[in-house]
Amino acid sequence: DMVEPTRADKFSFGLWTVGWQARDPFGDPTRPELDPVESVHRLAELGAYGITFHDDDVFPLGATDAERGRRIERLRKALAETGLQVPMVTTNLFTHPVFKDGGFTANDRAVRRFALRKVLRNVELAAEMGARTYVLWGGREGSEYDTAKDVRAALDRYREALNLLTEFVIDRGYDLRFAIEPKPNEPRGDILLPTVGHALAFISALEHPELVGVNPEVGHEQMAGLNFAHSIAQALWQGKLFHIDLNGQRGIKFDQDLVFGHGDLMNAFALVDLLENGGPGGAPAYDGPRHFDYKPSRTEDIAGVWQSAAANMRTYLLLKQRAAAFRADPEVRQVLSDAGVPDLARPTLDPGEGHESILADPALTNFDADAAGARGYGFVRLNQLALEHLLGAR
Ligand code: GLO
Ligand code: NI
Ligand code: NI
Ligand code: NI
Repeated sequence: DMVEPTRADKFSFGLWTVGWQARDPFGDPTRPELDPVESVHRLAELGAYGITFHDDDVFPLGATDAERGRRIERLRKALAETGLQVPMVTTNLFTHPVFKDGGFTANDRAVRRFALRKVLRNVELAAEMGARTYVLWGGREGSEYDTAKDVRAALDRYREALNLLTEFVIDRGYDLRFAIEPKPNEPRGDILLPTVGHALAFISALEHPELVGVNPEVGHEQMAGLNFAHSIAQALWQGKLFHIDLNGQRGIKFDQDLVFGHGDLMNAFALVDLLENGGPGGAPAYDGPRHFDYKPSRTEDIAGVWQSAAANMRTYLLLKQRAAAFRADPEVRQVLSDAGVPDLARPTLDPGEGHESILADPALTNFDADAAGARGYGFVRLNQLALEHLLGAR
């Protein structure tokens, strides 16, 4: 069965996803606490290959070293029993009131130093657990009021933190890279590094840009009205797709964290086609975890939690199957070629050409712009074929 998840599919889940008790700004939790050990076992049975966590998902902030060690050992035992991996680890720099004005970029210097230590200690743990990616989601790095945050100073402090972290993994010899997770807002009114593009530009200003990439989340780009598949394509193009957070979002509203595919399904199809088949250009370039960062809706009980976890993987595999059928369809190939999609791979200049030859080319002097402007590309026909494959109608 092609839609039965296996470990080779590399599906992973944050412990905080299935473990979310559904407390929201207007309501109390609707579900009991989940033991991370149980989550590891259930996710393993469902076909996941890995789990990820924040420090606070495993041991509470302020835990003694003994308590911390005991909780980590319980998790390790569950991992050993199930064979699940920990491909990514991250830090909670957002729940405790101390981080209400940020971690790395809080106005309070003592808070910034406390945040740095919290991350450094958890990077040590990540390396011990064999994680290859360390995610940095700066949910509290931002402001509500433009008068309250010196954004340029905040970016200086953000860079200072990243430079310290990359120096740390180099000094320790850890095989670990960092991935910044952009988000435009929520919980802050405005969050720094709000989109993939902002994060990529920021990374180019770091001391060790080669150790820093992005962890884009479907819903986060869509909250900014952006095309997630385009953001992923640019991250791949820049060699910066270190990790990914898959989920669903319906338009520009609060962060819904729906099951993957339960938002913009056509864009999810394009995304899976890009990750699995390389999209219109071929050559897939991502072989990392297919990580789900979703929330089982508040209406669901514990049975609904596991159904929703399974739904993420099943939807991904269905889209993978549909994308393969789309790429294999001879009619699609013909329509792609009529639409000129493969022609974009050809360089615009011939070898050895430069601006002089473009300026002097007589074919361009006599170029019939009206005739070229009259061409029909047939993109709608192409998109309808994609939709029909997506619906299983072909
Ligand atoms: C919240 C983020 C959050 C991060 C997680 C990993 O909107 O998506 O869940 O992914 O903290 O750093
Ligand atoms: Ni999110
Ligand atoms: Ni989200
Ligand atoms: Ni996320």
